[in-house]
Amino acid sequence: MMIFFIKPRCVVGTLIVAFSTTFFSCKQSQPASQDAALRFEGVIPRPVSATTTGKTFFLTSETRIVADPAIEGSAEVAQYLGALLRPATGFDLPVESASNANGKNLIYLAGANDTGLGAEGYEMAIAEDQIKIAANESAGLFYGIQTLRQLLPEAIERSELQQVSWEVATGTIRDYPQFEWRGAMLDVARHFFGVDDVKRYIDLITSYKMNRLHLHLSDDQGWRIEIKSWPRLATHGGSSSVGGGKGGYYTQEQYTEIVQYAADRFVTIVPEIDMPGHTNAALASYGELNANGKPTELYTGIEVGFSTLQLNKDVTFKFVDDVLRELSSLTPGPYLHIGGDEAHVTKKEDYIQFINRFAEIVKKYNKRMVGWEDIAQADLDANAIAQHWHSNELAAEAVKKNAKVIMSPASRIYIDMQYDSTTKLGLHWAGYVEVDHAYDWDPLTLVPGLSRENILGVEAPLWTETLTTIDEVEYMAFPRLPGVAELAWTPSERRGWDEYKVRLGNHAKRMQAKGIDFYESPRVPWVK
Ligand code: TNX
Repeated sequence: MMIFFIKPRCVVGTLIVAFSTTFFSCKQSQPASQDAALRFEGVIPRPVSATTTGKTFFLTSETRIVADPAIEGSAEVAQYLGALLRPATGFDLPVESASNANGKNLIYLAGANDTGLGAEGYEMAIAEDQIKIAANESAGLFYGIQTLRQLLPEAIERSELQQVSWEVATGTIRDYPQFEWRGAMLDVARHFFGVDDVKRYIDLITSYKMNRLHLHLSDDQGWRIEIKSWPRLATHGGSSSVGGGKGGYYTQEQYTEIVQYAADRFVTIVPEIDMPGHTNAALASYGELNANGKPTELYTGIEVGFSTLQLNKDVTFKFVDDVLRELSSLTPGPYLHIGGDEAHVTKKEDYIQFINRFAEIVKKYNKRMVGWEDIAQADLDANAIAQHWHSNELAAEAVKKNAKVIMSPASRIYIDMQYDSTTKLGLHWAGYVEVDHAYDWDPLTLVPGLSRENILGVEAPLWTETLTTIDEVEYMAFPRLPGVAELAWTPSERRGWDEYKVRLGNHAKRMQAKGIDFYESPRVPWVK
């Protein structure tokens, strides 16, 4: 069988002829195998349109990758594709640059001039002799590649050489996202997750075409980003975590490495410094931030809403300005998240002034302010973004003030919520969230008073009070995260739980190949 895997198109006939009367020459086309056809129908998030023509493209040792130089960044995306496909296939997959792609056995990353595709859409034409992915911008090529990945056998996800015939069913896919904000949030404050863990999470979210990673960088239990003008934030405030573990923080160099790794995968990092509540780690690091001038104790519990900055102290706003200045200079993306949630011990009139002053500082550093929907109590402008998590009233209030909204309803897509009463990790204050419940809702209609033009997109927060390792993070994220990605990418009329659960069931082998330890929900017909 070895030869079969080396040159499938020519050898398959030779092998089959020994057992049957059928014979395929090298030139004859082959109908798509059942598996390849199933993969074509199974892509998550579901493409806007996909039509198979029922034949087969074979990725072989002869396949080349060709990038159209007309598209800025296409060469890097082509290199990314090569690096993705080489480990499991063992093929060379040389990358070339050409403004038209003639010849056989190639994957052509082409420029398009197709306004309907926008900045992130792509059109993929899979013929027997070549695959053409066309896009207006390199982000679209990248998302076409994420689709192609799922059209290949799941063995493509493994990092060692696999003996597999690399078949892709032929056809056409035209695809683009319904929302510009397709996010995941990782709480690195309650427990710290190092650079490699964050890169792993970025790899996982990008494979479902998500494009924002919100990092919750500070909270009562830990401060996770080095601030040079206030060094004790990281060295002292970063030394704790929930349960009393050792904590940790990103140096500015490490944070920059994460930002770059994300940008190379079309992910924008959204850094959050949670204020004026959720600030105990800062209050423990610098006594002058407290009303009595004395530092608090580090905190390792999981209560919320007990800490606050002081509105009437000048040093408070020197601190906020320094932190946001350093953070904005490290962050090329346009957003700064100022938290703003659960400030239960901040007086309401102080809270409003806090948010208004944070907004001025964010603006001064040319960023766009994001905050939890609680910020709707302040004077938002049209540039502000409110993240809906629990209150329809506050989300509607934010919209009345012309702000945009990100949909993160806790009872649906807080993926730290337990799946059911037997789940060992996670919390359940917003209810149990089974896989169907996380999927089966519409971001466009969930909150009265909100409509398409107010909604920037969807984001799945993952709080880590109970999660200490990336494996535990993955168990809570999977399989709910691919469903959230589909809510963010695929238009409502192309989605439905009964259809999705079949695709998700068929996706099990791919999650396994990626090394994901996922929750085997009894509501999904798993095929393993
Ligand atoms: C609520 S959501 C919080 C977080 C907790 C989370 C746990 C929000 C804006 N605040 O502080 O970690 O619940 O699920």
